[in-house]
Amino acid sequence: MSYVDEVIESVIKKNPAEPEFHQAVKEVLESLRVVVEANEEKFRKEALLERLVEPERQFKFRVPWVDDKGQVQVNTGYRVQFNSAIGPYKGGIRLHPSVNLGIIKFLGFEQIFKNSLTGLPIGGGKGGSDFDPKGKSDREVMAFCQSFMTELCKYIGADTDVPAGDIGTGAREIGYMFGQYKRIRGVYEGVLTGKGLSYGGSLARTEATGYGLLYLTQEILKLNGKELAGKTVVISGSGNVAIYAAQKATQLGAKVVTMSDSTGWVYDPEGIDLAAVKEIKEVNRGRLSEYKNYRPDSEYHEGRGVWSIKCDIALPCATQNELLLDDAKQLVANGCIAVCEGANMPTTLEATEYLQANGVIFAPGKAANAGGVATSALEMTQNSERLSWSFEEVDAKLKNIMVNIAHNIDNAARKYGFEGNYVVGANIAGFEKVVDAMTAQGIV
Ligand code: NDP
Ligand code: 2IT
Repeated sequence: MSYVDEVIESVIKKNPAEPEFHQAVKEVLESLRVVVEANEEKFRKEALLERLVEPERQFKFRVPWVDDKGQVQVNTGYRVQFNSAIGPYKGGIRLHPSVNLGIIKFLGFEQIFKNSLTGLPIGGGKGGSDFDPKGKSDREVMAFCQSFMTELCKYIGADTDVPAGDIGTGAREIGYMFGQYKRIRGVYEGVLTGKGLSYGGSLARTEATGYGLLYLTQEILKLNGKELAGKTVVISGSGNVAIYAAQKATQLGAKVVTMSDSTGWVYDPEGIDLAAVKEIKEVNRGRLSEYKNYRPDSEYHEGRGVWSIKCDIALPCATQNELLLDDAKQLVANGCIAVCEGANMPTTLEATEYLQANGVIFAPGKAANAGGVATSALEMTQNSERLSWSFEEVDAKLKNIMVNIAHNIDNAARKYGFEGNYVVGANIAGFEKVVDAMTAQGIV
């Protein structure tokens, strides 16, 4: 059996009941096959792949808090410090009822390669909890965040591990967590990113993932002789990534016609009214079903369905495994030319293969959504310097990083004979730097 297959098999055996982690490992290792085969003896002897798929450290802890009725609630908290070969662990905190160890591990594993692709010195990590912020009062969210940080603060720090936002964790949650960290540890440092502007946050971090997704999409299209302006775009999700993806797509001359949340989706053929979505989601923390009140001619549907709308470009920006094989078939049948992932692993392996086999340009999340973490790293730099840069300065750096990623993944794919396969390109380009650093640092 080949080394890659052996390691995939052992990951499945050692980590049963973690299907998302298996999926992420399979996707990465399968596409590294060509590089691994060229170095098989050395990598095997040094157990390079076994070390890569085993987190350096992981924490699982009790998070008790008191709700508004005086009832004690108990959630589970996680932080997986996956790989620190190229820098301090860096990655978001997901707050969603579906969170379990396997999901945090898949996200942490992806983060290693994503962070490497940014070209900045950040290792891979991820955290979260099965806490659901939806429907909770601000006081309940604060109680949870303080309890979560009371434990987490033992393991993180500006030079060791720097968490940030992800699903369910936005500016409000980061603020409460930062306050509690500072109170317990007694240090004012850049231990979290995505902070508010009044206490060390970076301009353009809020917009960064969505904007970065569009900068990369635009560049990848350009590399393929196509352009973004004038295209029809379907987007899933209506959170941080989706909203700023829609904003930048519109600024760049494309028309966004759909958005979704976990209960339904809207189709607005005239182009999504982003001010309405922002008010519903960012201000009122409401449901997309309210969109019709702002735009009576739009359609609202319960359930999922954005991929059924005819489009040129599809940007999944909600969650993992939200674009399935049948969706891929529908996109191809409708003439879609590109799928670029704003979310982490939104496209299943079968759907990805189908899209690629049918000539659809496919940019994987670890490249396409790297703008968020890249700008987090820029926030860390500003915190270390005790300075803050202008929006234009951060945005220009972000754009430059995304354009570089596009070229690097394109070149890596080409170099190994997989021209246009950006899954292979991203995995190889991300892997090379991590392996180099791991090898240089010996068996640790
Ligand atoms: P938000 O919490 O801001 O928004 C998430 C959106 O996706 C919401 O519209 C939400 O619907 C929807 N959603 C979440 N879970 C599900 C589900 N199980 N089924 C259907 N819809 C769902 O999160 P973000 O925008 O920050 O994150 C979106 C994706 O982007 C995630 O995969 C995240 O890991 C990834 N990402 C985020 C980055 C960041 O900087 N924030 C950086 C890179 C990647 P509802 O409103 O109903 O909850
Ligand atoms: O998936 C991701 O890259 C994020 N949620 C952002 C991580 C970060 O540290 O900004």
